[in-house]
Amino acid sequence: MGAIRTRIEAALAHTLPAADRAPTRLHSAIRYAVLEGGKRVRPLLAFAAGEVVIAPPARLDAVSCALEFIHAYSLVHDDMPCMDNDVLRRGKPTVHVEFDEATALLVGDSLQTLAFEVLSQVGLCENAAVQLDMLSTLAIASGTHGMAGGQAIDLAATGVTLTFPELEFMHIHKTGALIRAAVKLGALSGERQDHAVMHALDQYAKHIGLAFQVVDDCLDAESTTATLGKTAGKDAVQGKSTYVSVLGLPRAKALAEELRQSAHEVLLPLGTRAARLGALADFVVRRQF
Ligand code: GRG
Repeated sequence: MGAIRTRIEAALAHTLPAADRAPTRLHSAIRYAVLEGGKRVRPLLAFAAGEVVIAPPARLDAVSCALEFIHAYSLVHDDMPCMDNDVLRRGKPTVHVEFDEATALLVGDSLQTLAFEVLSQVGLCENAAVQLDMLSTLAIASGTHGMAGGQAIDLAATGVTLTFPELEFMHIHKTGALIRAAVKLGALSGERQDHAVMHALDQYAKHIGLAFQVVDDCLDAESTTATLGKTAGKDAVQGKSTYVSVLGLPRAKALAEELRQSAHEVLLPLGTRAARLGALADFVVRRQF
């Protein structure tokens, strides 16, 4: 996936405002938030789903930028003192530490609107109805019915012991919704949408969306700050319910593996064109950072 990653990095760097364009401090901070590291899992998922439906790469570039801008904004805001209050992200000082709080807030605001600007550009899709579907998919996944709603549940749950269904409900929104949107946007980037294919891809996305969070919780519990590039062991310190606190580490790992296998199973009818999605399911579950 190296070539696709290189392509994604180039699209991100090209689409973001130049650092020497006014307001320069905000634009430098925006570029710092997006371009300094990151696995690019959501763009890679969009490209891999796009491969199943033979989507044009230029359309996937725009979709990737939109997804990564929303993701980067969520990390910048999540790290702020009013939320998770963290100083380290992707091995570097968080945006409010490197710049300041007001700038971090504006970085998130700007990235969020830039995501929709990129996705609403004239001519991105031949079919305007499909483009509207893309826009509403990203809006719903990012907002109160998705990531932001999940974050609200997470903040309210600090110090509270959640049951397994409550934990799952939170993560389906907080982490899962944007991952599911990434796969759907890739699938919508094809010229035609086949219902059975869309359904299989959505099932796949649900499995890896949850797997992503289960693995994130396991890594937080057993990895180091140096490996993760963000503060390790934070969930326990903050009294957060996680898959590890609710299930224990061995069962959490077994659940991640079950979800990986389920993701592979739903891809079977899609044949070799879904190979990259399979590889991404493996990466999501077996990653070390
Ligand atoms: C502030 C509206 C708002 C939402 C924040 C996503 C999120 C909601 C908070 C991030 C906190 C967190 C650690 C969530 C767990 C899963 C997750 C999204 C991890 C970070 O994503 P990666 O691993 O990050 O894809 P990189 O740095 O690789 O891009």
